[in-house]
Amino acid sequence: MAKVKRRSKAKATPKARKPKKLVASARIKAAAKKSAARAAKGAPIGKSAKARPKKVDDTITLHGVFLSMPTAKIGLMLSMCGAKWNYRHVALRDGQHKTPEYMAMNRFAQVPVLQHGDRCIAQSNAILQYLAQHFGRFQGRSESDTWRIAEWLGWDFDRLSTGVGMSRSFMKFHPQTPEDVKSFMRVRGEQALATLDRHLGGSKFLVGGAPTIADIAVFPWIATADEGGFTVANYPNLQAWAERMLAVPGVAHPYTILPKEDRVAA
Ligand SMILES: N[C@@H](CCC(=O)N[C@@H](CS)C(=O)NCC(=O)O)C(=O)O
Repeated sequence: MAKVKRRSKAKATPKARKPKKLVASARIKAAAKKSAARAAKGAPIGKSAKARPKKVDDTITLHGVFLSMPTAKIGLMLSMCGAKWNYRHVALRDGQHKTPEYMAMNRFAQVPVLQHGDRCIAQSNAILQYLAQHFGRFQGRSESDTWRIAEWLGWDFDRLSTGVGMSRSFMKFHPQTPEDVKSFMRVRGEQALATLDRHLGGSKFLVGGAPTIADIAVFPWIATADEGGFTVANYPNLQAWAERMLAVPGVAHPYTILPKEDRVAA
């Protein structure tokens, strides 16, 4: 086989490049001058005042009452997280929690409320979830833990706070005859309906313009409130919301949505 002679490529002799003269542009020169002037004043070189990262307000303030166990839960969490936090006493007796300033932080007119920078979170168990996420602490170790925790938080609001917490509240702070207790609960119910009505005056659904699980959680109570002696029609925004809910596909009165006997659908 004939040897194929490789044509050797003539090596291009690189032209000796003239080193480019680094001419500083007028802009660079001006910036360097400014930077030098700032450095002379003690400012860090290369960082204009504008480029400095904006300081985020990370201040945590707990608004509450020391006798309130929902407030205590948050104090406990902050303490266990080793957080730095401010505390503001809310004068419930003077109705401070019902003032527009306070209600702008907590629409439910209750303690506690957690202020973190310009964000406000109410409802102790929601605050715990918020802080757990913020500090990355006490959240459990797996997704299944997350749901177990959610179960306990729900159960706490349902049974522990109403059973043990309310009993403490009746014994320690309120009159205790059965009639007193009944009327206490009724006032609470009316207040809850009024809270919903006020909120729904400015919002189509509880959170934003579309139904969420917040609406799903609330709807069955409202749909059956008449059986507890409450008149939803007295709360026009709530009434309008209930009608809006009924127009959402899949929504129906609790008694018609739940079968009365076993059903196997799949
Ligand atoms: N579910 C709420 C309960 C909060 C609550 O009941 N706070 C009471 C003090 S312990 C309160 O603010 N009471 C005044 C009122 O309801 O007018 C939470 O856990 O944050």
